[in-house]
Amino acid sequence: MPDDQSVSPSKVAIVGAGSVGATIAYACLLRGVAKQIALFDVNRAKVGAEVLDLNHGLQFVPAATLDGSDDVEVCRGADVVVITAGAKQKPGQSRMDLATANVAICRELLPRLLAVAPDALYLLVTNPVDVITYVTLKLTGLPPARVIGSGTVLDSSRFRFLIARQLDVAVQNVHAYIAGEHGDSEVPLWSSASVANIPLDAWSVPGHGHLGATERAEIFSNVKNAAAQVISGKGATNYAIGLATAKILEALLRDENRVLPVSSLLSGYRGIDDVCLSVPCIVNRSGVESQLPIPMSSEEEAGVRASADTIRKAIRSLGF
Ligand code: 6V0
Repeated sequence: MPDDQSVSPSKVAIVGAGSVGATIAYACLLRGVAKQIALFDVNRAKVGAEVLDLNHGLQFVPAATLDGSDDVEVCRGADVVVITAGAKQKPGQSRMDLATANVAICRELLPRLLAVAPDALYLLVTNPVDVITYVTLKLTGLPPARVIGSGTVLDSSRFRFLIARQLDVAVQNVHAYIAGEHGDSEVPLWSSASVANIPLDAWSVPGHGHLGATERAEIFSNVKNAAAQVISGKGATNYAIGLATAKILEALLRDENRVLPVSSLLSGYRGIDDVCLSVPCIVNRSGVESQLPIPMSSEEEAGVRASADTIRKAIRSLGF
């Protein structure tokens, strides 16, 4: 845990105090991500209760203050606005099924948020996150670097966890990315995945597992179905997205130049234009600073293009 001196003096405003928003606030407090955290939700009783509960733990975390309200004013002056408000998947629903309802929420929310936090970075978590990131960009007119989706940071973390477990190595030593949509068309970048610079294609360490075609297919299927699996058991996913979002916030507020597979607007990236999706990016105080030309096999590249087409189709069907 960072000492109190290393807590960033910044303010983070979290919109939506549901399972995801409240857990992001909790992860931010534990990790000392910001000095001021604000929660905003239309549900006054819910936001009040979450804030009370979190405030009762302030003694045990790096110095910070936490406020909450059903008045958007609580977000005033935020350095980063995190949007988690909106409908979530019910069992059997895809993320894309949420698009119409959540775009309507964005239309209503964004002008009010911009009025109180005009200089903020906007970090989108609400699903379908790539569509919501693009729509936010269009509705706000903000520079693309300042509009960031949590993208496949969570999916890549699930991917790394499963590879680490298969190979019996620490998850921190696995380098592997999921690219494309945070959703059904996402693409595992096996060709660049490695442990200790050993490409997974060449992995052969006695007693440390095997990653043949069957194991890969099973791992990727588990990544894609992870959210559904968690939702069927407890109704929402919250802890891993809470930690993943806190990590993105740290990269932004501490100007870390951290490489993260966030969702951002692609313009001429491998011939892909005018769509938001995830590729590994350098993330710092200015937002998404660069999109990295990670090596891809021709199959992976085709997969990312197809994913871009899927997202673009969804965006167009919403009238953007
Ligand atoms: P939830 O627990 O239902 O919370 C949503 C909250 O939003 C509720 O408290 C609502 O009152 C609030 N809300 C709705 N409309 C507004 C509004 N106009 N202004 C302010 N608050 C509002 O859902 P949960 O927290 O589980 O999920 C939130 C969103 O995150 C959903 O769209 C999920 O699909 C999405 N997730 C995205 C992930 C990612 O990796 N990007 C991961 C997990 C969930």
